[in-house]
This record gives sequence, C-alpha cells and structure tokens, in this order.
Amino acid sequence: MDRADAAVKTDPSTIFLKDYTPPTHLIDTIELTVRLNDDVTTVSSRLVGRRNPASGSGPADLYLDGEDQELVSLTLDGRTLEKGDWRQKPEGIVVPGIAGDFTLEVEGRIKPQDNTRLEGLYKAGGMYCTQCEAEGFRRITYFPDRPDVMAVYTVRIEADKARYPVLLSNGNRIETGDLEEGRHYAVWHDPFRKPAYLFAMVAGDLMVDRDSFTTRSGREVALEIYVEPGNEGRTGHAMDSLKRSMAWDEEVYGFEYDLDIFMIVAVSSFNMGAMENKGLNIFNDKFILADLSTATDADFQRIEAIVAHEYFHNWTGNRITCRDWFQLSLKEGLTVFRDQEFSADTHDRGVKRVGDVRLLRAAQFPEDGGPTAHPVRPDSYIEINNFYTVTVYEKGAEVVRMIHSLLGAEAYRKGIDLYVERHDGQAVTCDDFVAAMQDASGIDLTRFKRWYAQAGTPRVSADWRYDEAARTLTLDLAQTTDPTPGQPDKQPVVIPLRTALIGENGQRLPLTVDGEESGDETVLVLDEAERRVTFSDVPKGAVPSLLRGFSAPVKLDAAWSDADLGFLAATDDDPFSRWEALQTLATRAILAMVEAKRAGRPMSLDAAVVSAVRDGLEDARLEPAFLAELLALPGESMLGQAMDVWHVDAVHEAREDAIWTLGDTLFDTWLALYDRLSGETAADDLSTAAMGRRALRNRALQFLVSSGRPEGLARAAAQVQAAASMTDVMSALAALNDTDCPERTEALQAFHDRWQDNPLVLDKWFTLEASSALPGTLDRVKELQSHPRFDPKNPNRIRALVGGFTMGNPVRFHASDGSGYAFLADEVLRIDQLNPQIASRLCQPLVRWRRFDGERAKAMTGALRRIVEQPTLSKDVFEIASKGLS
Ligand code: 0A1
Ligand code: ZN
Repeated sequence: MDRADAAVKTDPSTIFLKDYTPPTHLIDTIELTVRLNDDVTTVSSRLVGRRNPASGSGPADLYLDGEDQELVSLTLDGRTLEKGDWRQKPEGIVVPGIAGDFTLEVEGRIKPQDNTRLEGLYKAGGMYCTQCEAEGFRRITYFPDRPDVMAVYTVRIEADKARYPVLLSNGNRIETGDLEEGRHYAVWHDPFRKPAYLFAMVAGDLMVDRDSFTTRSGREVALEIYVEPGNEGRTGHAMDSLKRSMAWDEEVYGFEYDLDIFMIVAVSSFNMGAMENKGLNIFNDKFILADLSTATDADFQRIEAIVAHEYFHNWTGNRITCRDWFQLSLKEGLTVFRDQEFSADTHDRGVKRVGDVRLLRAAQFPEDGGPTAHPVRPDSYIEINNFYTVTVYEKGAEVVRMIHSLLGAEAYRKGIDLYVERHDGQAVTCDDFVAAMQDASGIDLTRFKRWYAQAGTPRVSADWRYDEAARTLTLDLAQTTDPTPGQPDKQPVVIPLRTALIGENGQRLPLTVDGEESGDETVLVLDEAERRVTFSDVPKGAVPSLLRGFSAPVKLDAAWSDADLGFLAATDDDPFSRWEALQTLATRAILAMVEAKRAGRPMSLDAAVVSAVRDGLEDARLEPAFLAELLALPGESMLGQAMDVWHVDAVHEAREDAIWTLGDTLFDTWLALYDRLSGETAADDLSTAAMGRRALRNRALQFLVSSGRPEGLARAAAQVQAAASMTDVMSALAALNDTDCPERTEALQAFHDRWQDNPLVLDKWFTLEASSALPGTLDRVKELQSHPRFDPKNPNRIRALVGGFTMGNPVRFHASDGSGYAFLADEVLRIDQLNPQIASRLCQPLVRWRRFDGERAKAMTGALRRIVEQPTLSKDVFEIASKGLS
C-alpha cells in the first residue's frame, strides 16, 4: 500500500483566497460502494461528470484529491487507465485531457480501523463512522474534494450483518438485502446535490430512539437518534430539542425540512462537537446523551443549542453551501447566530446574551489580538482545519447580528428570503449573502463588508460633556483597530452602537439625537474614525447607556465614573449593559488590588463593589438566572486581558481575595439566599426558571465556601452527598475544588467511584482534578494519564484532562517554572502523531506568550520552538506553532 503518511510536512504550502478558480469539471452523480472488512475496506466509486462551462472548454486536467489509501484501479469511459495515463500528485492524482462528459470509475482500499486522525472513515468504539468536513472525503476515495463540486450520491454499504446490523448514509434508504457469508447491504440515495464534505455513513450495532415531526405543510418526517447499546434512554432531551428546532426554523425563518427522514448518530470519538451531514448528523456523544442524574443544566442547554445548530445547517450550509473554505463563516457565522437566537427565544434572552459575550471575550478577543488573528473571511491558510475558530464562528455570528440590527428584523428576513431565492442549491460566497441583504433592504452595506476582511477587535472610545444651561449632552465617539499579522493599516468599520440615556430615576429618557426625535433607544452608527452626536433636552444627571445588548464586537472604553457604573449596575434596563456595568466596576476594583499586591501594599476590595453586589441581591425584580450572572466576578483571563501584562499569580490572589471579601461581608445574605432557594427548586424541574434558581443557589454556595467559614464547606459537602442533580453535585465540587480540605478529597473520591463506568461523567471528574488551583495539580494530571479509564487517544478524554489543565487552570498552567508549558509541548507532540486536529487545538494557549512577563514568555516560546523543530510535524500544528513564533 502506498500510504502517504500524513505527518511529514516540513514546508507546507499556503492556499490563498485570491487564487480561487472554478473547478475544471463538475460531477453530477456518484455511486459509491463501501465494503467494510476488519482488515481492508474496499471503496468503489463511479463518477459521472462533465467539463465545467464556467471554467472553459476543451481538454483539461481533472484533479482528484486522495490521501492515505491504496489506489487499485481507474477506468475512464470503460477503459482501464494504465500508469502513464494519469499522474500522481503529493495529495491526489491528475487525469489529463478530459474535454466533455465522462464516467470515471475508481477502486481503492482503506483501513478505517487504523485511522486515529478521525477524519474520513474511522472506527469509534464498535462502530464505523465518517467525518468529512473539511477535507475528509479524500481519505475515503479519490474525488474533487471541494465544496463547489456538488453531486447526487447513491451509496451502497456492505458489512457483516451480526456485528453491523445498522447501515446508514444520507438521504433515503432505497434497498436492503442479505449477502453471502453472513453479510448484508443497504443502499441510500440522497436526491439533493451536495459537496463531499456533507457525505456520511455509519455501520454499527446501534440502538435507536424513534419519533416524528409533522412539517407545517403536513409532511411527516421520521426522526431517529442512534446510540451505542447502554446509552439508550438518554436521548430524550436531544429528540425534544430537535423537534423544537424544527418548529422554530419554520416559524422564524420559514425553513421546512426537506427529506422524509432525519437521523442523528452519537459517537464516542469525535474531533469536534457535531457535524451537519445531510439527513445524517453525526454527534460527539457528549452533545446528545443526557439524563437527570448525569447531565448538568449547562449540559442540557448546550445539547439543545448544538442539536439546533446542526439542524439549522440543513438550510444555511447544506441547501446553500460555501463556494470555498474561505467562505466558512457564510454557513457558520449565520448558523451560530440562528442557534443563539433559538436559545434566546427558548430561555432568557438577557442571560443568553451575557453568556455569548463572555465566550466571545474569553476566546475570540484574545485570538483577534494574537499571532493567529485572521478575518472572519480569512485570506489564506495552510490547513483549513485550523480555521474552525471562534473568529469564524462567534465573531462571524456577531457580524450577522449587526446586519440584523442595522436592517431590522423585517428587512433581515426579506434578505434571507432573497438569499434562498437566488442561491438555493448553490455554493456561494459571503459577498452573495451580503448582496442579498443589501438588495432586499436598500441599505448600502459596502463599507460594512470590512467586517469580513479586517481582523482585530476595534476599540471604541466614548466621552461626553453635559451643558446644564443648554440641556445638551455631547457624545464624542472614536474608533481604532490595532494592526494584526499581515494587516498593518486598518480602516474604520461600521459599528452600530445601541444607545439610551438613563435618567436620575432609573428610567430611559426620550431622545432627541442631532435634532431628531428618536424614541427612548437608538442605534448610533459609527462608520468613520470619529463621530460627534448631540442629545438635546437632556435633564441633569442623565447617564449614557452605550453598546446596549453588546450591539457590536468591540472593546468600549467609555468615560463612566465609578458612580455612573454603580448607578447603571443598579438601574439599567438592558440586561447586558447592567451586567457589564458591574463587571467593569469589579474589574477596576480587582485590578487596583493587583496593583496594591504588586506594590507590596495590602489589598482590599472597593466598597462600591460590595454595595453593588448587595443592591443586586436586594433587587426583587431580577430573575434568578440573571442575578446569578450579575454576581459572577470577571474570570482570571478576562482580568488578564484588561492588563498590559497578565500577572497570573497576582490576578489569581486578588480575585480570590475579592471573592472572599464578598463571601465574608455578605455571609448572612448568601446563607439566607442559599437556604431559601434550596427549598424552592425540585431537582427534576428542567424549566428555565428552575435552572435559574439552581444557578443562583450555586452562586451563593460559591461565595459561602469562599468565605472559609465552616457552614459554607458543610453545605457544599452536604450538597454533594445529597446528589439531587448533576448540576448541584458539580457546582458543589467546583466550589470545593480549590480548597485543600478533607471534604474536597472525600467528595472527589466518592464521585469517581460512583461514575467510573460512565466515560462522559468521568470526564467531569478529570476536569475537576485538572482545574484545581491547588499546588500539585500538574503532577496529579500526569498521574491521571495512567488512570485505567483514561484513553489517551480519545478527544473527549484529552480535552477533559489535558485541556482542563491548560485552558481551565491559568495559575498552574502558567507556573513560573515553565512546567505547564513543557507538559503541553510534550502532549502536543505525542498527540500530533495520532490526531493532528486535536494537537493543533491543544497548542493554542502557547501562542499567547506576548501577554506574559519575560520569564514566562521565554518558556512559552521555548516550548513552541521545541514543537516546530519536530521533523514529522503535521501541517495543522506547524501552522499554529510557527505563526505563534512569528
Ligand atoms: N460544521 C460543524 C463543525 C465541524 C467542523 C469540522 C469538523 O472536522 C474538522 C467537524 C465538525 C459545525 O459547525 O457544527
Ligand atoms: Zn456549524
């Protein structure tokens, strides 16, 4: 077998958007036969294609991508091709001189059982499954593996009947039957043209949960969720989420499902969250399996959001797909925006927005300010798998959200309708999407499109003056964006700033903006470097509420005094802005403590924060879920981002001290709140309101434990023991996790013993162990790598233990002796040999070295250098580590 080992890539080439050319040939149909065997799996395909008129006429080379397989034979229009009739390329083959219609038959052999990269066809547990996005199909058979080649698929799967009774692929099952030697087959036909990345197949001994959904036009769709034996009975929440997603998409977007069957398969080894293959979504089982005893409220909500996301791709991604991978945000930004809105409509809109902004700031802002910064539509890549990023997904969603704000809901919906009318069945670009929005609304989005092309997080400054005599408030806005790699000069972007003025009594004031009456809330558009806005007839004491709802993905530096922030934290009716005011106040106070600590002065938390927290606790109007968010202090990495240099230890200590102060000063209030809510929340109530009460109760518990008083520890230990729900158990364990006490040790051990046979729950335990701020955690992580239930190849296990340490434990990962960095480099190099995608993601924390002091920066770059110097590095890790050093 000529296995081109995927690893050796010392000088990987860069692919540029500007080099895009249409495919030379189109493939209309593919008939694929996969014969699964324990040793060698054979794959035969029959492609019926033609010359692409958009690319030219006359003879042209047909390029077929192919990797990590043995090519057995090639037949063109019935004639077997000999060696000289085609050329081998490093990552594919070329069949020259194809001018018109053609039929190409390809025979190959693969070994899915040896596929540790989890791209293409592989074995997960006892089943076969596929992952073809972005470029996995080429690991199954030779094919023009690019999203603008869309074909109709007919797929025949053959396998041993006893071991693989279930055989699935996209579309409709059109034939089944038995074969000799205990084997059987199934044939599937998908009537919709699709790119190869949406192909999927599964073979296994699986349990199925069946239901159905009647579409608004009255068609009945069979719904099936497949899991491995032992996991049946844990798919109810996913099924319910699916049905609600289908109804929401009809109602809000007018999108109806288009096949007669929709299937989901949950697999135990998966590189990402899930995959939207046409009619056959494949999921990381972590995002399907849930029941009351094993899943937290956060798990339930995440499952719901991911099920919705993948389902929503049926229209935004599958019916209309991407022309090339630079356009990835066309489907991902839009689909994330859609799933965010689904969750907001389903639960609490304000809480959802706060959570989304938290993620954007914690993960996307650092990416946008670091060496791997790239635009929502990147210009170049070495390995496309590295571009499934928070920028493409989450910032991409913010870009769609801004279009929604600028156009308004009605014109946005018209834009969507026009987009579908123009492009259904096509592979298109972000420009096509924006053009539909522009044409449907009549709003010029030319300048807006800079959001797709320009990397970096814009900084917006806002300053204002009040003229008491004239009763005017003059607001000065300005924007800048720092240079990012390859983009030294930045242009102004179009920033919608949702704005209100809050009067002394806490009410929104009527607005007159530059002489025009504008209701009591307006969207100010900042599309130049600077803009001045004058509000007239403004009473004394009014405070501007800016960037309401986080209306643009920017860093706002506004001239609020601490008193203004305290006022907004107590009164602002926009949930995001209210939360933000308290966050900003707390950030200022904790950073002042960091300064004090570094200067050798005693630290003390500003009393303004204590009283803002007390005000929040006393505000009976607030929903518990929102209050739980309001009372959470900014995390360590957020605080680190607010500093020129992230002083890891001082930030950790200052934050701990701030939490202790709040826990201690307001102890009686927390205790009363905790005890009151304990009586009010049934553990099996999964309503949004009950989840909110649990969140608030567990926030109170966190402060109680942090106070260090025995009543706090006792309540946490009792909560673990009561084991009423996984949410309560996990919250109590998390509250205990940084305290060196017998309660912690006993609780963790008991949790381990109870759940050691459930891999997904045991992952929670691995993460708790890895994210403890106690000294000795790194040694514990290394010890746990030999735990009998730790599978060093399984992405979920790696993310739980190694990722739990490197991403979830700043104070130990960034130990000043560099031990955390050395550990990560070893892990990246180990995992890269097996699974480059996972290794490359794991490597990310090291590229942020510029944020740290000289000693740490040196140790981080040393670790990166050790990685880059490894001769058999994958393209994936090479791209990230080398950009990290540049
Ligand atoms: N399209 C999927 C995510 C996904 C992307 C890449 C994968 O393998 C490299 C797998 C899944 C989504 O947005 O959910
Ligand atoms: Zn997606």
